[in-house]
Amino acid sequence: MTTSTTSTSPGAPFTDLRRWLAHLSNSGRVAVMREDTPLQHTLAAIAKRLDGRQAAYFPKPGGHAVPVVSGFMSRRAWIAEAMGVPESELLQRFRDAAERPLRWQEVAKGEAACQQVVHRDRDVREVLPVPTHSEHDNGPYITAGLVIARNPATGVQNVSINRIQVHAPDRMAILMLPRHLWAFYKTAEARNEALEVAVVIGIDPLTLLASQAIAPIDCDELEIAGALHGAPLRVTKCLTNEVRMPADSEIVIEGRILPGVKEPEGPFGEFPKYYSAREHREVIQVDAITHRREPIYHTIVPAEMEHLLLGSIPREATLLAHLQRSFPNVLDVHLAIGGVGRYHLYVKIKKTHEGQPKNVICAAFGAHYDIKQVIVVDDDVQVHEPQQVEWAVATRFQADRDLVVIQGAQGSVLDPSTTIGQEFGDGVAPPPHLQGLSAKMGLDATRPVAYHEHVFTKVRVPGEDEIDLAAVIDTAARVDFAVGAMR
Ligand SMILES: Cc1cc2nc3c(=O)[nH]c(=O)nc-3n(C[C@H](O)[C@H](O)[C@H](O)COP(=O)(O)O)c2cc1C
Ligand SMILES: [Mn+2]
Repeated sequence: MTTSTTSTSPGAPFTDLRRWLAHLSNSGRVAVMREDTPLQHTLAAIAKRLDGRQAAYFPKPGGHAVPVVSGFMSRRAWIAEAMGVPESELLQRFRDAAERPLRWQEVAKGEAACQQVVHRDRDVREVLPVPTHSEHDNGPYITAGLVIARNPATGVQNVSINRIQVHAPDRMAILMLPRHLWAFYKTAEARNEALEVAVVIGIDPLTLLASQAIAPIDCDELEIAGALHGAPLRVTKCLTNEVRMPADSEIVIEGRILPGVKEPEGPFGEFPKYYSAREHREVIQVDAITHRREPIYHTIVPAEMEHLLLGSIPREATLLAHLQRSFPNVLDVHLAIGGVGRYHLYVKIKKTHEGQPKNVICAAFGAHYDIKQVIVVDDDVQVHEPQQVEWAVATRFQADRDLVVIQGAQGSVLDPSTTIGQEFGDGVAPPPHLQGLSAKMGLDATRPVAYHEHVFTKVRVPGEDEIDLAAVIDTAARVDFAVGAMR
């Protein structure tokens, strides 16, 4: 494998996992481990050490025939590259795809690579190399499974990633936060029916990203994947149910989320880098496992860059669209990685009126309940650079004048600070309607629209951005500093 500079030149989108992995590998961005990496902790530890630098590929992990890959979407620049756009156009491209989805195309069964091998009545952990990630996790978890289901009322499909605990040969517990999959399940459960699902593991980078779109409930995220690909996604029907899933997937677990059944799930180390407590959760009954010949299994190490970016980029795209509807002078947004890609939003505006940043702050709180802190900055601040944002706060913000605090709003249930002061007894979680109660904080770190002379002019040196260092540095010259003369 050669080490070369990361290519960021725009091109055609990558529509295939194996082609994307080959591309990363050819540019020195895949580290291949020795065989036999233990599936418990060691695999995740290695992937975590390489996070954001190289994808990790594990042949025969724990002696298992199926290899594991992790971290192939762990940089913002790589995600833009997979889309075939410069990084500056990443949000716009995602937004275009979300606004103009492309209907999928069903292919004949024989053409579905993901059904080349079929298993029934097999232990999931024997067929698949499911790793155990964090110290206190309750065992092996599927962390990169796209859960595809059909709306029982309309038949329209939905895609999301959900953590899935594999705790029995053919039963898995799933966390469904109250979004679309949850709504489908509740509809099915009210009829005392199971909800049919496909859990897809090992899929191209853009379909993975599309699964995280904040779209209306009647939008099938596989159609956003098609729009990102620039061609309809090839899908096929599961063998044991009606769900359509990508025909070129590596691995598919077919099953049903059972009505009225809950089993203990967790603890599990989540994206805020804390554990979710053990609770009773819904259960998937596994009906079949299908895969390609020699499939690749994908695992996402929780809370690492792949996890944070997959969630944050589609959210940024939606938040930017939402804010620009009311404020055309909003230029860019960023969900800071220090805020786990979910809680802290930086907004760049070309401010036209005093007070306007506070309106932007309020609009951002309304856009997603996860947002806990908003910092609004001017157009001379780069929102993707936390140091620049901190500089704006340090020099343009006064707490008595520029701070907005809202008490007791809805926040993220995975933020452990939201549960303080809600003691319900040892090991007893607060009821769902009391979870995630959170304050919101907004900081207006913009300068006044009008100011005297250069009070708020950022210092710059003429030419600092344009100087061509290669043209001005004399690499052959040597100075004898002891004498102070050129030699
Ligand atoms: C790696 C990863 C793991 C996730 N795990 C869960 C989960 O366990 N439960 C959940 O409800 N959402 C989880 N999410 C978030 C959902 O997949 C995401 O919000 C999705 O857009 C929801 O889809 P929907 O709006 O169609 O319901 C996860 C996201 C990622 C990237
Ligand atoms: Mn959805």
